[in-house]
Amino acid sequence: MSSVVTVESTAPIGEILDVMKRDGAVIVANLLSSDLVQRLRNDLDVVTQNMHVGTRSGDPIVEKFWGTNTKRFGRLAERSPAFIEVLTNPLMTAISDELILGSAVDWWLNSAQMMVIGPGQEAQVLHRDVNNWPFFETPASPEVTVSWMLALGAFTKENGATNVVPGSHLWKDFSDRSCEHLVVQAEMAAGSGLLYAGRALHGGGANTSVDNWRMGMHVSHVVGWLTPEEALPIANPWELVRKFSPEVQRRLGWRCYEADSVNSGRLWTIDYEDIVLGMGLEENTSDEIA
Ligand SMILES: O=C(O)CCC(=O)C(=O)O
Ligand SMILES: [Fe+2]
Repeated sequence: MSSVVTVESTAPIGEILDVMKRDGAVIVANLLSSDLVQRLRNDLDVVTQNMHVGTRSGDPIVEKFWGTNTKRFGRLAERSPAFIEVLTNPLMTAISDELILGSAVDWWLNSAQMMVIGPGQEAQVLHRDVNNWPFFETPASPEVTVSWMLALGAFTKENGATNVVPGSHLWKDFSDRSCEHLVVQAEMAAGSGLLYAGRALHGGGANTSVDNWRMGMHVSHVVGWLTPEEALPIANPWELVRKFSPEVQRRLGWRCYEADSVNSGRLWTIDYEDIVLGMGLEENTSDEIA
């Protein structure tokens, strides 16, 4: 296979899911309108420009994974009002419903992070995003997380389009990393998105360009009973989140994980109530709902 298979966002969802299930990755073309991409860029370009490269943690492992000439930042709901349209994108929502809901009654945002790879950045180590929760990094695990890499500018071989190993989500041996020859790059136009399984091997590509920063927005979802990468309700204050629907509030960590009658367990509560009730915020919700 020389590239990741591309399917139009207007195709039946089953077509996208078939490729995803077979290859562990699929590019969905024209997922975001050019108008939305433009509004995201209007908000996020200036943040990107002012952002430092690399981590400030001093931890060599984080430094390597992050990339020494890569800019990363989250808090996207706060930094761009347009991000809510990504968070509520109907296709992205339907795909996560299909892939994750077998293992949980809901999913929430795991991470929404700009990943902006700069010139000279080496390729990132190939990894599986489900390694955040290593217990599920096995061939037999259910799908607990799915990721998107959204192109807010063109992704090319030169500027570090994501490396992917198609089919690696189904390998019998997840310790096998001798797969450089199987890597393909997710080249795509602005507005397209690479969807990949939590168990698919991938990593940021090398940026060999002179001055072309790769504008990627990573958005991932995880089952509602696992701890997300981003501390969502701390990153997204109530003043921002109160005007959204309860479903969106849940995605941003401001509602509890509501058990159903089959799967018991109520998580992420306050006084064992839903957060909004427990915190006395009901009066404080707004009618202008996203
Ligand atoms: O930058 C990319 O294309 C991928 C980054 C990635 O996979 C990660 O940081 O988990
Ligand atoms: Fe990753």
